[in-house]
Parts: sequence; C-alpha cells; structure tokens
Amino acid sequence: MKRLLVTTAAALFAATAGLALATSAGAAECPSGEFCVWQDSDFGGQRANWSGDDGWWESWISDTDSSWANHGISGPGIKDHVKVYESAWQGGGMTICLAPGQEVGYNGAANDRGDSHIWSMGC
Ligand SMILES: [Ca+2]
Repeated sequence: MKRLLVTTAAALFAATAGLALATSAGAAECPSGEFCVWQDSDFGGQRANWSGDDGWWESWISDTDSSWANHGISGPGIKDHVKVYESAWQGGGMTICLAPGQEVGYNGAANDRGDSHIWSMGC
C-alpha cells in the first residue's frame, strides 16, 4: 500500500512539472498591455517595457535589443501594433514591427539596432 502511494505521488509530481515547463516555454514574460524588449535573444537579459510610446530609449537598451514581445491590448480603434526605429523619435528606418500578441525571440535584421518605438494601427 505504501509503495502504491509513493508511485502515485511521483506520477503526480511529474505531471505538474511538465505542465509548468509547457507554460513558461510558450509566452515571454511581459506585462499585459505593454511592449517589452530584451537585451538578449529568446527574452533573456535585462528587459525594458513600456505601455506608451518612447522616442528616446534609455542608453542601456538602445542598440542592444535582441528580442521583442507585443502584449498590447487589441480592440477597435486601438493602436495595438508596435514599430521600432533605428534612431530616436522614429528616425532612420524601421527595424521591426510587431502585431498584437507577437513575440520574436531573435531577428537578425533588427538585432541591436532599436532606439525608439511607437504604437500604431498597423505595420
Ligand atoms: Ca543584444
């Protein structure tokens, strides 16, 4: 009887651990309603996050951005896409644009180039 209990507990633990792993692997850690940027790929290193526009990223995140997540809220008439630019105040070229809910673990064309971003109606 004791052996049966131990086996059941172990199976339960394994199932719970598997569930936790599946959850954390799916979505980047980014607050609802915000745009998040990480210094490293795959949502690693220091994270910056904004609910609004920022025309001049802090120096530590400028030109170090390597992964991005748009957790903005969608709805009629709401600016729910995010455009990232290579210079301050939406200057230079656009490096990457994210649709609502989109998470990008790495993008070679946009890597370490962002300086500002703006929310928009589309890409
Ligand atoms: Ca980087």
